[in-house]
Amino acid sequence: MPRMKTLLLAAAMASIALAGQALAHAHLKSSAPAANSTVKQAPSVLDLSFTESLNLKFSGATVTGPDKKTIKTGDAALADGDKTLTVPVSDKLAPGTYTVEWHVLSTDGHKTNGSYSFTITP
Ligand SMILES: [Cu+2]
Repeated sequence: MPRMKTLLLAAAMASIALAGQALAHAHLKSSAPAANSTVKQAPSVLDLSFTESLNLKFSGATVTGPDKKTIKTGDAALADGDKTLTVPVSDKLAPGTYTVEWHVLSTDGHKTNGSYSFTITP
């Protein structure tokens, strides 16, 4: 039944195409400081590099410090073909573990979010 085979093939190709679209959402590729890293110097800016271009208006990050206090951050900006979200840190970060919770809207209109931590040593 060649017609049935063609239909099955078309269905398989359609599902692969859909899976490809799902993979096109903005995922966090790398960051500075890196996720789960330990750094000696307190960063003055956080860089979050994504797999897709972002819409700045609907993208951002909040930083929580060792005492669960929200860290003051400046206005986020985009760099690197709008794929990197840069978040200035206003205060000098004390030693401890910090958690970065991010949410982004990629230019394809999909929202993603996540979080990671890094530690500053004394
Ligand atoms: Cu998407």
